[in-house]
Amino acid sequence: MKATLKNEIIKRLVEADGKPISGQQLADEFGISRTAIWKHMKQLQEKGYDFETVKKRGYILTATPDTVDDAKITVALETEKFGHRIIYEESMTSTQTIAHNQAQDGASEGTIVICEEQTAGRGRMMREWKSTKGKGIWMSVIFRPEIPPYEAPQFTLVAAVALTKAIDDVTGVRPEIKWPNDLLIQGKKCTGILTELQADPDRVNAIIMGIGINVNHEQADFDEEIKDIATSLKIVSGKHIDRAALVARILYYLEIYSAQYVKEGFEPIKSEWESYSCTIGSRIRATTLQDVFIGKAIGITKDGVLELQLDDGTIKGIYSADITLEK
Ligand code: BT5
Repeated sequence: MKATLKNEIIKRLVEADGKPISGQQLADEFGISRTAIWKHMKQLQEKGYDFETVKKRGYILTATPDTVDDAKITVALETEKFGHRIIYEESMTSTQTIAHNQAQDGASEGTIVICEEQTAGRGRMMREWKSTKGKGIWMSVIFRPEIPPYEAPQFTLVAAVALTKAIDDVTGVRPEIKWPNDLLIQGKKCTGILTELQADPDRVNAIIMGIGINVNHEQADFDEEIKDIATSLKIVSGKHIDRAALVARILYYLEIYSAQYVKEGFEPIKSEWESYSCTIGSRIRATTLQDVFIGKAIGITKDGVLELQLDDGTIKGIYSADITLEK
């Protein structure tokens, strides 16, 4: 079945808001036979959608599956272009790998790759990212910003603001941003961001942004290695979250903030970033590829560089590091 047609049928039934729509009406609208509509409905049922059939009057949507499939996201979308192309499979190695291939093949800005489970999810520097089936948001978003490659790390900060706002809107819980790429709740990681590039020396061709969010995990869903450092939105909010609705809200803010960033730079977003940050004002240890620096995080520059005041009073700009809080 063509994914877009399936999405359109679901969208139509959601918009009908409980009123039945007949098979004939759907067939006329989509230009296919009633038998073809019936086949689509059967296939949708196999995917976890359910319908009541009201005699002679048609179908009413009565249940949707707990998935992040393209139909569920499409119904919730409020964007101009982000999420209008969705590549969805139940299981993928890593959404990043697939999104890189798509970007190379010319996928447009706002294309997303999303799945229920990753078998080889990854973090920065090829660390493992645990992606429990059906519990989280494991997604990559393709951007095509007209920026020089050295500005790309700022995209991580912009995304962190967008994600914080989306999570707050949908769950009522507001995470804190740990520079550069983590969102924490009560000191535990609920979200990681992975910003990767396809670039020429002076020009970005694509940013492939990986977003991993622990959404409906129970404590027991976390493996031994991360059970003490990870949390989920369900654990902290006490509520089961509609992941597709959260994806749609994330795309809404990513579209707005990335456009603002490309037009005006990071500076107008900086104060919002700072208000969500748990890094600024703390004494931290920053481990870069070459060195370890300890000091007080006093701010970020208008370019998103972390400023660390070392114990001898000098100020060190940190471009990329892993940070931990120091006592
Ligand atoms: C990150 O790396 O935090 C970026 C994670 C990006 C994941 C997304 S999912 C969709 C897309 N496709 C991918 O393959 N990746 C992206 P980093 O800062 O390096 O943190 C990695 C560390 O976080 C690991 O070494 C673990 O300690 C910890 N970790 C692993 N899985 C976790 C989880 N589910 N929740 C919390 N922490 C986790």
